[in-house]
Amino acid sequence: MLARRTLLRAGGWAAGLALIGLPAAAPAAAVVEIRMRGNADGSKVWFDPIGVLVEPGQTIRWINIDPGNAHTSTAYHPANAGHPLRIPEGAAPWNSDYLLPEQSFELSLTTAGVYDYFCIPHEEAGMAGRLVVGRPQGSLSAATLPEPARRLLPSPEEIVRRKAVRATP
Ligand SMILES: [Cu+2]
Repeated sequence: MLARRTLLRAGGWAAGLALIGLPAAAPAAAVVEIRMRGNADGSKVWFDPIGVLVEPGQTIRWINIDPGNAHTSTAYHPANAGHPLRIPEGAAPWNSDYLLPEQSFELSLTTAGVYDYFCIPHEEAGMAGRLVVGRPQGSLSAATLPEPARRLLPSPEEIVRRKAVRATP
């Protein structure tokens, strides 16, 4: 009898939860914003933050707040002008194309891992960024990261620890 009563009570409690409409899953995480920036004379350009931790499926928004430049967010992937593969195997590459000042581009990534990306006109100037999606297992892509991104990008471990790492332009 005790077991049966417990079951009945549990059933009533679950029905009550359904009636008051508790969500089945946690609400979607906030949009993560990455600003495309430049200094006044255009001699320095960067992604801010340069390294970001996001959850799978979370929306990432790049916004160009640099009044003097167009920028792109472009994955390190052979599909993007033969660049080395620096995103997880099987993940889709992206290219925002040129964003004029105040324009933005949104993306969400579902495959856990480390993603490196760059800005087409400013790759040589070191405009690159890194995303860590989820809690990736295994190591970083073995493909060589071009300079100067190699020097600038924070390690995945640092990104996981700090969630967002700002560049020091
Ligand atoms: Cu740029």
